[in-house]
Amino acid sequence: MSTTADSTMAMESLILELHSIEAVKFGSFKLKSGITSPIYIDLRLIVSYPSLLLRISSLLHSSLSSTSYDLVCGVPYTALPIATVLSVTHSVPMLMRRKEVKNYGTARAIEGVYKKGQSCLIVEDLVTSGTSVLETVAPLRGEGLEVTDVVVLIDREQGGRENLKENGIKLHAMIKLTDMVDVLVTKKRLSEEIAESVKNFLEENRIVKVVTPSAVPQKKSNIRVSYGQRAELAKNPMGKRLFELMDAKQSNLCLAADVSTAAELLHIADKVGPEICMLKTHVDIFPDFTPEFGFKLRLLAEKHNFLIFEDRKFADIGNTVTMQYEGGIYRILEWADIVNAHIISGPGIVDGLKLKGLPRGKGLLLLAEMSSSGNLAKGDYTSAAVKIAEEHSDFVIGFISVNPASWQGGPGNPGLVHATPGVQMAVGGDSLGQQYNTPHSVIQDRGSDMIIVGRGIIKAGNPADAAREYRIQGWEAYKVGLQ
Ligand code: S5P
Repeated sequence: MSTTADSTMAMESLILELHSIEAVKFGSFKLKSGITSPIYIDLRLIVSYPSLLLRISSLLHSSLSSTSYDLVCGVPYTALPIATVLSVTHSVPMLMRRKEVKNYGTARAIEGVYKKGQSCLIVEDLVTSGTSVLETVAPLRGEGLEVTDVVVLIDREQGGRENLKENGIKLHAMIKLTDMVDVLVTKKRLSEEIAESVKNFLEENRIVKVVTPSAVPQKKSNIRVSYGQRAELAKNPMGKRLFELMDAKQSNLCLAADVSTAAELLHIADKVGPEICMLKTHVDIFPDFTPEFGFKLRLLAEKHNFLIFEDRKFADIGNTVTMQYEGGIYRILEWADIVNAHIISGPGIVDGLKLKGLPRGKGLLLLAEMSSSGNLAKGDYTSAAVKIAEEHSDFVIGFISVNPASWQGGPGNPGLVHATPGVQMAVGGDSLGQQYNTPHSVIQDRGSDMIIVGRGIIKAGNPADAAREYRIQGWEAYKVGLQ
């Protein structure tokens, strides 16, 4: 029998065994995300079947005959036993990624022995969007390891392959979920009707926005000027401070702290503070805002060394914004280091804000582009923002932008910063038009300097850990450009 026929048979028998032990079930299952799925896969129970575990590990290993690697690392927790067996039976040293990083002792995110530049294969049981894989890749890359390949037992085909590719990782999948469904139909374990509903479900719930080559802007140049050097080029003192702080804290992460109350914001700011260079607020969403809020946030900003950016998106004529900036109940000028403005009303808005902000050492970001689908900030509008920024570079510190690498002339003046919202570990979007790109894509491909992350952090089980992952990913992407 040919090797292909051998491997097809091995795969079919594995699929049937996974079905027999109920690692794959069909019915109606409520997923963590709230949606109801007609299929449920639970590979945790393979630890109870030692010979199956051994078979899976050796099949994964043999499916990678043309890929070389020095180390393996399983994505916690389900893939850990698979990675362990693979490591032991094929004598490849293993690393372990801690899910919870201790803040005492060695505080290591990666356990095991390794050298910078070694290659590490990721082992995973099941890939959906690829987010868990990326969460393991980030700290490994953060330690200087090369991570380019992941081997997975089952690919749910819901965007993982595309999202991983976007992050420079090749997915080697042993079983594609649709193939598994086909085998189960052929072997009379599943009706055609259920198979159809599973396939429809997978298609309708793809967590991916496939990025076509034309949508990924190419960098104008591979060489990036360091944040440290750019601090020297910034004309506004707050812009200079921002670059210095990014350099010192090794962070290009801004937290969009869109929580429901001021109390929650102060709590999360204290937890996430060590990881961020900037904290972005929408102060008008807090029912419990008091005049002390700004003072308390400033104390935290000093404790953890981050800047405060009130995302007020001023849009009125110059005279009106001076009052909105300084007055009202929020008194933004008192406590925010940075604010932002649309340029829809023309350069007068910058003059107005500058009148109040410049004497107090503040900085302004201009919205040159937006992340939401169908927005109108493009082309001539973006160019007008660049022109206004250049003319007011004593006060304007940079832009809210999405694709500065695709601008005519690229991201432009290195003394100005680019901050990009719409960032999550996987590309996609929300139901109200937000569009997400990955940290790698934002910093590397799109030529931005800073990732602005909201729900990717605040909705995570542990926001401080999530912030750490985003910081590492953002920083790694920046360092690649420096080399
Ligand atoms: O174009 C924009 C500009 C901004 S400042 N798109 C955005 O999403 N933002 C802000 O970034 C938005 O107001 C929110 O606070 C944050 C994105 O949050 P996330 O939860 O979608 O990451």
